[in-house]
Amino acid sequence: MGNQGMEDLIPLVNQLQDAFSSIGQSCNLDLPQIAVVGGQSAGKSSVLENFVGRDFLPRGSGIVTRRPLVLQLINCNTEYAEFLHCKGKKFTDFDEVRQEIEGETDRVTGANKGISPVPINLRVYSPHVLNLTLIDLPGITKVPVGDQPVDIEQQIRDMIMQFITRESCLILAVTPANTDLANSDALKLAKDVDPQGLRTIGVITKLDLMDEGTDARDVLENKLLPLRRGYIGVVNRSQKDIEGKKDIKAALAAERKFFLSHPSYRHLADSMGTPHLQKALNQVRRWCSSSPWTLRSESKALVTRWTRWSSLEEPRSTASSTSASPSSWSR
Ligand SMILES: Nc1nc2c(ncn2[C@@H]2O[C@H](COP(=O)(O)OP(=O)(O)O)[C@@H](O)[C@H]2O)c(=O)[nH]1
Ligand SMILES: [Mg+2]
Repeated sequence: MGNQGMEDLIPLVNQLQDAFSSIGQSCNLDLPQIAVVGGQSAGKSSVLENFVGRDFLPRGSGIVTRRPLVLQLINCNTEYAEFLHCKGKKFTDFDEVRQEIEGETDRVTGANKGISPVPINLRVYSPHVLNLTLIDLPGITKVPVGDQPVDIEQQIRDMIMQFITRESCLILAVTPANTDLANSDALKLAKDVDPQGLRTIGVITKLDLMDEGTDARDVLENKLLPLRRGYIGVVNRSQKDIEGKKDIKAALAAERKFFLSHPSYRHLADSMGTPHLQKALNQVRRWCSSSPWTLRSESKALVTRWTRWSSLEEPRSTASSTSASPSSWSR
């Protein structure tokens, strides 16, 4: 059930955010946001892109995401995208959106793998999305390449912290299945800011790339390194799929088939995959629309914090949850 008052507030908040951004200030509104964190090439951008159902984010090996991308999804009858840095220009071709993200990244950071904490603000209007803000972030790297500063790891860490320390930020901690969970940058960062795991969801990518004879069953059953809200496994498109222009619909069907046919994951199939992750995020939407948003302004002490959404819903203790109602994210 939506809350009309809340829906009405969104355009106002968007205007406020734009006004602050245009004078180079951050607006300091504690609105619900979802940030993806994890190591480089963990699959963060791939996970986000699946939520929008469109190919528009630069993805690939090496450092691809080099500035934070603040992506506001706005439910609306028509589908188009708009950047804050070229306001008024409507993008209907999502390949052009990707080119613009790449061009705008290079404009500020140079083309030689440099990074910048200055976010790119993008709005996607679509009938298929919920009003949510997603944040795509550079992955943690340890060794500087190209024009990167010597303290690249610290700089990226600070960049991520700037978003995930906010209590209104839901953290998608993305770890690829073909690495050891104990070494997960994502889980380490999430634990630092959310030690109780109230606002962290573990996301395990690349389940299709595990060595033969190994599986992530213990992780996905939430037994190995338990998280309050558990882990959701996903299978995103491989680089070959991207180059072959495999569409998202076909990728989702292949993902479903993967979980249903895999002997180690079959029993978990209904609580795995991108659609299930979308449903889990839909819970955030419910928290958002059932809790009073309060806007925080440093200057006028306008309002206090919005009620902690995390306390409104019982956290999930195991991976075997029942199916929720159909998500309006799904198409
Ligand atoms: N096979 C496979 N490849 C994946 C998966 N997730 C991501 N990739 C590939 O891994 C690379 C990095 O993905 P990207 O989303 O850019 O990672 P990011 O650096 O964390 O944003 C791309 O080539 C993706 O195609 C997955 O679940 N399975
Ligand atoms: Mg990325």
